[in-house]
Amino acid sequence: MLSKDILSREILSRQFSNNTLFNSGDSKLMDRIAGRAALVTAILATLGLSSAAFAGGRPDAVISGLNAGRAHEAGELLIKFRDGTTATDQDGVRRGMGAQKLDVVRQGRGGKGEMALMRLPAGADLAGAVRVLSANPNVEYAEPNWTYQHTAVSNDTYYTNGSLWGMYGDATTPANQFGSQAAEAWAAGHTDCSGVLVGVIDEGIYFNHTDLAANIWTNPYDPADGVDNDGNGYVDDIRGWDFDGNSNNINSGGATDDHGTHVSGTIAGVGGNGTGVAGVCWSGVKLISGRFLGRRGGTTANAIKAVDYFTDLKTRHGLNIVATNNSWGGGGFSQGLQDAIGRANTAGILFIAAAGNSGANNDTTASYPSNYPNANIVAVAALASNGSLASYSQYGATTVDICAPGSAVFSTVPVSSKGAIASGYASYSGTSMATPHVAGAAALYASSHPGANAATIKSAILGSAVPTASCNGKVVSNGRLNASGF
Ligand SMILES: [Ca+2]
Ligand SMILES: [Ca+2]
Ligand SMILES: [Ca+2]
Repeated sequence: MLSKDILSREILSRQFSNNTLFNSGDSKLMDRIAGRAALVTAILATLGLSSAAFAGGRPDAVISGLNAGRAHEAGELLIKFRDGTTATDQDGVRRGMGAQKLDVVRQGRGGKGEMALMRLPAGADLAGAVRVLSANPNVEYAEPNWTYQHTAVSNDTYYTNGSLWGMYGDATTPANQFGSQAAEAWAAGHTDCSGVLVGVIDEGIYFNHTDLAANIWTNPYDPADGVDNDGNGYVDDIRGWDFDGNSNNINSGGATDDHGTHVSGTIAGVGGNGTGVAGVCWSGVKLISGRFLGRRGGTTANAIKAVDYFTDLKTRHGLNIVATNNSWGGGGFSQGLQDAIGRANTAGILFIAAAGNSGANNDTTASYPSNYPNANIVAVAALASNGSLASYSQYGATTVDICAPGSAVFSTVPVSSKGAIASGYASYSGTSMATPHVAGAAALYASSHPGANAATIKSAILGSAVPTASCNGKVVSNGRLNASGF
């Protein structure tokens, strides 16, 4: 045993010194904070061995994400308890870890196991805890609370020339063949998206913006009376919910909700009003906010709540929520988030996701959430106005679906003016900006094809893509968005 322990310490010391996840290379400190089980599993991980058979989740992917240094909330774990476990079982797991329960992410109704957010004691080894918990019969899976950032790059040309090239087509004036062709759909009389709703999972939305206010949803099921009339757990969610700040103010970030406001204007900026910009869907469409990105980004726990919020609205009220726009990414693999996107798929909600801005190939380096295998995901790469794939845009012949305008995209933002917030416009670049062109196109398609299901809308969008040299071999469709093609 002695020799084994010495060997263990040597292996652990080497591992710790090479691993950014561990804040200290001090083996005495690690001895204090790491339990024997964590020690054993860490050694197994070092040697490339697996311990018990895992019944749920993908602890291998989770741990490789941790080892790669993917961003997460320190010391936090999301734990999905196995269906059929009792509250006593679940509390036993919590106490066994010496953990504090921070939140219930998904309630365990009707025998379903709860998903809880836990905080481990300071200095705890998350990867070791994931391994130990994954072998616990009361636990389906455990994973870090990954953190995400929006995927825009500001090019700081506020109030620039107003060239809205992303909406142009080859036959519009002005023209740009690499635009989304939305203006050709408008020219054919298709500007009204009445009856269609889109969820914006992002920062909040400056909902009083002159080019957005008419297209912001008002919840008919939960008027502002201090009561959760529709029983979804969110009191007076009149325009959506702020999962980051846990309030009904979808603009709690004030002027810092610029990214969420920008993507909103590309989907649903009010057109034909003689001012500012126009979204792919000019009118009739309604945006619902799932604000989960705050000043420091967002977490898996809040992303899951936001995705489930829209699924619940559609499932219980029959709202025609066609898609959510997800211009964000980061973190590692999350079974919890993949399952939430799966529930959205069951409800017929497309999950339009940014491919990311690191320039990498997502086929070889997974990027989440766009890389999850769910059928309802449409992953979007970014084009520049000259038709080239943007230098920052991630791509993937099997993992990214389509290209869309992403660079120098002009849209709505809140601006600070003498202590108040006012309506402004700005030009941003990123796969964040490409994504809402596709979300808007999904809404446009749904409005002209009532009853079309999510799979039909996705295949129509991919099937009408215009073959494009810069996207050939880089995305599934080998082409770029064509909103006038359906
Ligand atoms: Ca409510
Ligand atoms: Ca209410
Ligand atoms: Ca306008």
